[in-house]
Amino acid sequence: MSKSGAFEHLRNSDQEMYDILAREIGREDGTLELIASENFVSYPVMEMAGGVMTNKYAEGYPGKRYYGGCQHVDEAENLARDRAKQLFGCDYANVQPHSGSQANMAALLTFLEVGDTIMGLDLAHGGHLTHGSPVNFSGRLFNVVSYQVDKETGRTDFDMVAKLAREHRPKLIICGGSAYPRHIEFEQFHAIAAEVGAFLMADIAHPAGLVATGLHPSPMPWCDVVTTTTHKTLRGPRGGMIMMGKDKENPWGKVAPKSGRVKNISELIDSTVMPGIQGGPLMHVIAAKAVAFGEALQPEFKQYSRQIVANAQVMAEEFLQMDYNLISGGTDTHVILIDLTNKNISGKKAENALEAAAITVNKNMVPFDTRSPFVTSGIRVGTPAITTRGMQADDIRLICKLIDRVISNHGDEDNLKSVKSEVNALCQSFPLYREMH
Ligand code: DSN
Repeated sequence: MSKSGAFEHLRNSDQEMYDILAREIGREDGTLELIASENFVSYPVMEMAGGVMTNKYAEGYPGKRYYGGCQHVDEAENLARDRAKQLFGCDYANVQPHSGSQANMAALLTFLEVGDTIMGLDLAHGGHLTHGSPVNFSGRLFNVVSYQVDKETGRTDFDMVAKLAREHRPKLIICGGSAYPRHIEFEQFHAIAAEVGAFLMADIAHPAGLVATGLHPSPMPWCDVVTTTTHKTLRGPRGGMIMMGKDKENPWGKVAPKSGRVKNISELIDSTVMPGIQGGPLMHVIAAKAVAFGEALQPEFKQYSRQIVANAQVMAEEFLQMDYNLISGGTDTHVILIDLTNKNISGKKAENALEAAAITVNKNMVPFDTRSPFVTSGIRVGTPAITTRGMQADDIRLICKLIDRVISNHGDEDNLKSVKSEVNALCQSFPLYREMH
């Protein structure tokens, strides 16, 4: 491993694991990472996530823990919460969810009873697994009514959302998706939720970094609760978070046991996270979230976020010029969803061929897809990770041409090899983690 200096202790104690790590470092360094939900954290974030706070049990919340010795992890969690609130302009943040799924589980179990009706974007139309998929807890615990995107525009079908909401009177509507290239239309969702008396939850896992920097509308004025992951456009460690723009007294009359005071919704969310669905928080990850939020508060992060979107727009134009069919005709964000039907290749074959050429994407269902989720008709492409490496418009154009060379001639091994060597050369010009040398 060339970047081995940082891991000499591991190498001395566990050669087998060291070799696996070395291969992963080589893969990340030498391939083009275009999975829209992935990114590369900064070295300080990685140092914090690999640091001593992994040793600490801290069930509870700052100032109210079930364990001694929590003074410094309390400082770390308070810093993470304060920075999150500043970043997103909100009253409340819970930084303990281990993942986006657990953030969503805690939010749903706070606002709903098992068996209640929810609405979410169909997974096959760009939704998230935890928004009501039948194979997920959300689909098993709740009665799910899924809405879709419009076939022509590829954007949320608000006639359908309104019709389904009036018919099924959901207790909660979820907006946001994992393969939705356009801005999430919080205000339009709010109007429908208000009309039918539903709570509105936004899952901003994908555009969180763009929301934090004002490049995507904020859900805070429109939504009762907002969930996110911290590792996509936000560029933090892998994890989740729950926020509320304005905290409120809970409408279900749940009271604090001793005082009889009506609890705020934030208190109920806190107790749904711990002890409801999690035990000890990952304090090393919470501390790394604080570091990432501190980075996201700097002016450079806004510049970085602008570049993510600019790169995605160059990519969209380039693909359109090469006759690729982009769902919704382009992007407002970091995500591009490509329907490959006119290129006569499935998403699965495209993903595999691109991987052989050192380009990482994921196969993805496209709206109204006739293929299964294991095959799919499309791929999803995103720009956060390559933007972190410093790539800009000319590099993006080259990447699009390389992708097209793979897709157009995916069965030709020599072609894949030749693209791979160009990809490796491009990656070498934008090395990752210089700090490791
Ligand atoms: N699994 C994540 C993604 O790739 O978008 C979130 O759903």
